[in-house]
Amino acid sequence: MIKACIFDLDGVIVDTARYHYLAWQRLAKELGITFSLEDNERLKGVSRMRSLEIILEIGGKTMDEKSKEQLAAKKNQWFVDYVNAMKPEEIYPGVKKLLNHLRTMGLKVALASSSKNAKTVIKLIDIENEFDAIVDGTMTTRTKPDPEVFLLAASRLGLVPSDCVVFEDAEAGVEAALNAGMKCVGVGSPKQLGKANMIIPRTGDFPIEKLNSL
Ligand code: B16
Ligand code: MG
Repeated sequence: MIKACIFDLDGVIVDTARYHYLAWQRLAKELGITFSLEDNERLKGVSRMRSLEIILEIGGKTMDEKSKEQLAAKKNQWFVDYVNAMKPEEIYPGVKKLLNHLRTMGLKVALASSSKNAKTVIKLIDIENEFDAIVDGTMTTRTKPDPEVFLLAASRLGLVPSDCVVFEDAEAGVEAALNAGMKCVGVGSPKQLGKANMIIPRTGDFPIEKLNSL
């Protein structure tokens, strides 16, 4: 019997994945690196520093730690600027309804994001009070596909992994959920999320009646 749903943030609750892409693309352009939408799939769910390293690998560049810190900070400032211009209506359709529905069924709801900006984002879209537990990139040391963020969320809820279902839009996130011993609903394309127990095009489309047969 499933007792909790754990939601990733970027690309699952709100389309901030688009802002991460825009900011990384801007940085890649400055560095003279060609960075495609397909390359961007490798960055989803992955920490800021690891994302930068992937872009540098794509461009065949190496850099010292200090320069990497400066570039990561620059990208983050652009991301924060995009996010601050975001409107609460940018939350994906049906997400608030789904969160409410799950809670009225007696299920726990948690947020588990790799992003250090997660709290800012959920405040901006006015859902900061909708979760029983919140775990973000400021509380973890290992990035997805490591299961740390999801295991921490389950432990904050006082539950074991097999009680939990994760909603994820990233290949690394699906792997992290499965590595945690949890079920996973992939949100997006089967091309990237093929390992998930179920794939849906949008979070709001989740058929709640299937929760216990994933
Ligand atoms: P930040 P999620 C992830 O969030 C994003 O998918 C990923 O693209 C980003 O690099 C990562 O957060 C770190 O974000 O730079 O804001 O700390 O999908 O796990 O909610
Ligand atoms: Mg995501």
